[in-house]
Amino acid sequence: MSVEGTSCEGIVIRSGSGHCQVAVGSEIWRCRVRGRLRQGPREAQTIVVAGDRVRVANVVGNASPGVGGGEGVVEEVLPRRNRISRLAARRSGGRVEQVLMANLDQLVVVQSVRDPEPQTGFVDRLLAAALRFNVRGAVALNKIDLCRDADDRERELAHFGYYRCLGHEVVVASMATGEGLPELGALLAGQVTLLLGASGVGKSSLLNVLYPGLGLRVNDVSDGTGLGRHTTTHTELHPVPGGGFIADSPGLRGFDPWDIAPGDIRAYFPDLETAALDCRFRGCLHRGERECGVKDAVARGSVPVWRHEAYLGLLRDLEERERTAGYRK
Ligand SMILES: Nc1nc2c(ncn2[C@@H]2O[C@H](COP(=O)(O)OP(=O)(O)O)[C@@H](O)[C@H]2O)c(=O)[nH]1
Ligand SMILES: [Mg+2]
Ligand SMILES: [Zn+2]
Repeated sequence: MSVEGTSCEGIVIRSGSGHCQVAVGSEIWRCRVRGRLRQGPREAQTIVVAGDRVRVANVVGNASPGVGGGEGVVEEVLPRRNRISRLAARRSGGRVEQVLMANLDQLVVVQSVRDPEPQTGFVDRLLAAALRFNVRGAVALNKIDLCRDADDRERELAHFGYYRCLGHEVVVASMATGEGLPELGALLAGQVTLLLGASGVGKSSLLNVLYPGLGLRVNDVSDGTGLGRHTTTHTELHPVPGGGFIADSPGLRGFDPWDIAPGDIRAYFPDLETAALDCRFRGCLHRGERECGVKDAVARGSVPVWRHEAYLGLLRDLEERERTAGYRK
């Protein structure tokens, strides 16, 4: 595949500053990014990201047997089908887009029943971001073995079951008991998937039991805060046996969606959109306006209170962000 003078197409499986690893066929190439691509307004963490399809040229006479490929140069990043991005605050104060991954088939948001506890609104804003960027969203609830009793379990299943009504696949799993692993395996098979969730929810553990060859590092939740420490530092794609890629990612403490205006979030909460047909005002933001269909739906119980609160939380955050000086798209 490494023919002198030609270039080939590959998939970026890992990207760092100025360098990346590209899967070209069955080889892994270590590549530099052509200087020309690094110029201009785009930030380094946005130019070449995991999942990008790129054209790479081989650097002749530089095969590095350790990686099983060679060295190359990324000459071109092919247009992205979609992406998952968040707002990254820079030390310099400016605000920029951070693309976590490009060209995904699906985003799977991972939560754990506890250790750490689910963060209110986290799944909701990630699914909203997925919808915004045309990515299919699914949910995995891990550590179901840590439910205190049958009632606790019932509550968790009911809560997460709501996402099924919204059309998302929901997998309830436990690395400890093996529950749900076949379903998770089926969800990932043949797909290009990004796993996102807080540190310590069990992303790497789940992947290790599903794909024993991966050997991902697993955190100990041992720092006393109930939050695991970060051990995965980059989004990294791993080939899934039988086709597809799975990306394990560093734990996210929060998620500030990129490029959603406060007034537009409504479009990414489809259940609220339906209820909003009954709002008196077309521009109703469902936070106390008169004759609000969403408020009525919450009172009736057809939209859960927590779902409305997740929406309001995101709305508040995005409005706060708009007020902050220096925010630019
Ligand atoms: N009880 C229980 N513990 C789990 C489960 N899955 C993972 N863990 C533990 O949770 C901790 C964090 O797991 P890790 O895979 O590193 O989480 P990540 O940060 O999301 O990749 C480790 O100590 C795992 O052993 C599970 O299903 N049940
Ligand atoms: Mg991990
Ligand atoms: Zn309303």
